[in-house]
Amino acid sequence: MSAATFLGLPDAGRNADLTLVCAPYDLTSTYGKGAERGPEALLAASNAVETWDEEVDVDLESLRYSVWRPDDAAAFGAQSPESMAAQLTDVHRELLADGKPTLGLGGEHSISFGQFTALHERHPDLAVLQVDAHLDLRDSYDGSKHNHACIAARFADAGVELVQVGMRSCSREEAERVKREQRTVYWGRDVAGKVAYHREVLARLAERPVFVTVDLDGLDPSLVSATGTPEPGGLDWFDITRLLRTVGRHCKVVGADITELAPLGNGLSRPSEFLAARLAGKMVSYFWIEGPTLVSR
Ligand SMILES: [Mn+2]
Repeated sequence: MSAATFLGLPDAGRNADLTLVCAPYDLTSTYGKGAERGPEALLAASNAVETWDEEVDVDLESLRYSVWRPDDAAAFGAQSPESMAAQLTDVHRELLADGKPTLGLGGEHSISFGQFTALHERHPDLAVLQVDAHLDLRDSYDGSKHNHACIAARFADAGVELVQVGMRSCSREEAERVKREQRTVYWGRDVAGKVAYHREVLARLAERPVFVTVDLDGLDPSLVSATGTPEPGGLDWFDITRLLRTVGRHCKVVGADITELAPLGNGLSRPSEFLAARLAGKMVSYFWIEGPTLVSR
């Protein structure tokens, strides 16, 4: 069986407007496992997604897509998070060289560091919008600075503007860090069902190029149960899509990713997988078809 393409569309190879970068990696997660199967499950589900976006009134077929996969998925998944991130930085750096965006597919959340590093090299004024249940602001976890529970600490270390949305779980140290550093955190309980805070998010992101990183556990587990750490009280579909559409309309999104899809197999997590695929399509519509940074053909 040949490997799945995005939306079932032909792989455009070097002519692609957008490359989806698969990161089948799940080494540092500690609770639910299986995120290394996330990228392929998302792509397989995308084959059942309509290319017509009924909300934005655009066709996803108006762009050309390519999928990057590691040559050896098992070896990719077995390496240290540092080496995995370095490999992904090289991949994204090369793909970004001609100014085209990349969409990372995880994989646990530590996969974001490679793409982030490549984007930050290109855009020193980069801002990050993170949708997640977890602050991920621990300096290290389980003895590693590159554990998936530390990804936002790595963004913060880099000194970029970081806006976090949907949070509802953290350690005492992380809570103290938020207060001490007056970090921009929109807790899940404050934003669920709301849109008024979007204006503040846009003000924070301002005119900067934006990396949007989505941990699917930012959504409610009733929508995405197939994720390593499903926290109750998450965003719903319209919470996240309204936020991301607003960001796409007003900001230059230079890269994005979807992480922490951990498929259960045997079709048991089809709704989670389909949601992830649908979200990938929405992000493409919002950021790169409707958004101000139309991908030039
Ligand atoms: Mn998370």
